[in-house]
Amino acid sequence: MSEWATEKTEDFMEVRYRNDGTLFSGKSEFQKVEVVQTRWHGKMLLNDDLVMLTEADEFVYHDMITHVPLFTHPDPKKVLVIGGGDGGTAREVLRHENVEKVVMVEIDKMVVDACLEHIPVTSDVLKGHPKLELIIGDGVKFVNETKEKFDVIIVDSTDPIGPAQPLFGPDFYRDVFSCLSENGIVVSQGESPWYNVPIQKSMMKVLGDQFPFVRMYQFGNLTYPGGAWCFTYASKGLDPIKDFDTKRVEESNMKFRYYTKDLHSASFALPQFLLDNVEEFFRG
Ligand code: AG3
Repeated sequence: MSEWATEKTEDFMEVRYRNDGTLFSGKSEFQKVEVVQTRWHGKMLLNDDLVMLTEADEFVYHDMITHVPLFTHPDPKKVLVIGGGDGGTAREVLRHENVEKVVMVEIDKMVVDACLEHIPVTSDVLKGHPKLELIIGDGVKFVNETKEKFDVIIVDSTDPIGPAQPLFGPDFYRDVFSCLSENGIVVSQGESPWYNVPIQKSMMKVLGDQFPFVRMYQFGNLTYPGGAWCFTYASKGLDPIKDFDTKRVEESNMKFRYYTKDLHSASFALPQFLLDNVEEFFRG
């Protein structure tokens, strides 16, 4: 890749970023993996030519995928991260004092190694942390086989092409449901409300068939196509607004660059066009 790092959305759009140098380029058994030095957005990780993160805005995604479920749950002790090979989600989860153990299952070692070498801001935590168990393996298989229970499961996946495809299906979520503890919550990368409507509907349906409580929340991203992006939220009952105790945020003394206690609840307020697409799948 040279001069420009480009993400194409099907055949109707391309977004390009000035590439001042390709730092890593490889093809794993699962996908193409690249790290480029962009001119303005810092280092950028691309899998199969799709932007996974940039140093400029990774905090937005990692704050919102992590702190919403971890502050909704009253006492999250065990957390499972599926995917998230750059380490950003694990980094944020491990900032929570209640958390005693994080298991992270990433399928592609090449993503972990490329990030360890070039994107320390997210990956440093993967060098080793007493509470973190990093497994290079298949998350689908892991949730099918494990006997462990988790309070929060975070699915930090790529788009549903390549290795991530099964992470959007019903079999996976049936297993996720059974590895969640009594009060468990699962939050998943939920795609664009503009360009991925069929995927959003299908994810919400899959979740609604399995979980008694299902919602979607939105955040303003910088480097995913179209800006607006979503996470799905499903739980065995915990409501991210009614069961959210803002004191937990205040008392944590944690500092954030994106997440706030007001944004936590506000991110569940969706525009009408998005409600029209997914509200029928809400549960609880
Ligand atoms: N996970 C990927 C989000 C989806 C991006 N999609 C796209 N660019 N078309 C991000 C990994 C961050 N830990």
